[in-house]
Amino acid sequence: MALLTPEDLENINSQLQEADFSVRKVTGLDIKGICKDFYGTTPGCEKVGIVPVTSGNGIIGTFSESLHAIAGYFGFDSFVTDMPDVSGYYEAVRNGAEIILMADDNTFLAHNLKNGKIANNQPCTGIIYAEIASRYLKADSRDVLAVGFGKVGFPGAAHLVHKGFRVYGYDADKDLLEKTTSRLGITPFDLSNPDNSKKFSIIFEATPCADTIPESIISENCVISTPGIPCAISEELQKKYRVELIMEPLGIGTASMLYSVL
Ligand code: NAI
Ligand code: 2YC
Ligand code: MG
Repeated sequence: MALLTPEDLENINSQLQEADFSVRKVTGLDIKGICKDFYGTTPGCEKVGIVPVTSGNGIIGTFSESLHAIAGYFGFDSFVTDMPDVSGYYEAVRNGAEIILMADDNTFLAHNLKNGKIANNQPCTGIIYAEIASRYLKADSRDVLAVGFGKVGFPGAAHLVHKGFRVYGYDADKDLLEKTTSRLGITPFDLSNPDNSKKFSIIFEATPCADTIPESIISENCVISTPGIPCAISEELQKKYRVELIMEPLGIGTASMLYSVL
């Protein structure tokens, strides 16, 4: 499980503002607009209780504070409990939390105590990054490349299939690539084969590796929508092809979770 580091979360507010600017440029809507339109929900005055969790690798220094900043950015009233774990959960409910946000090393959830809805960060992240990519206003075809079919990537790739895109897919795990392409009915596209030089204007990447997108398949002004950490392409390639990069460590996925449980 690839865990966030405090470095990933530095200046979370400016990372979120930059990502929102890119989303608006690519789709014509901001992150709020995409979530509202996709989930058909609008925040009321739901109070969000953020509960630090000490299990496993323990508390990530700025994780809860980052969630507090993210919830505020999207217009939610939120607070971080003083206590962690079970005591923190009790404190959150006693202080009027309607939505609980908390994460251990395997699951980051949003749970709406009023309507019972619950969301998992991994599918919510894959789906919203795929949704943003699918709304690229200047896409030159319905062809998209999806890279990485794990807990985040598979739901995102499935979403692109569901939206009627012609999905080409790659995963470094050959068995998973074979299983996923037959299960989703998508075309395997082996990025490790230099002869594969088809260019894409929409790329969705969800891997824990850097530089997973080779130069041969990048088209001018393409969109690379990637929750994957670290980044899927170098800054040099991003500049050379004027790539529209949608990449942010936590906020877009958290917004997707919150809007999905309203
Ligand atoms: P996972 O381990 O379940 O899946 C990763 C997949 O990528 C695996 O199938 C693996 O075979 C594949 N892969 C690894 N290296 C590759 C390469 N060089 N080329 C092609 N495929 C490769 O991981 P998960 O949970 O799906 O997370 C993926 C990434 O997304 C991680 O970096 C994680 O930290 C990040 N993440 C980001 C969030 C955000 O809001 N930005 C939220 C949640 C996760
Ligand atoms: O500070 C805390 O409460 C920790 N228990 C939080 C652990 C989060 C672990 N998960 C992750 O780092 C990744 C994130 C990208 C979001 C989902 N998983
Ligand atoms: Mg995100």
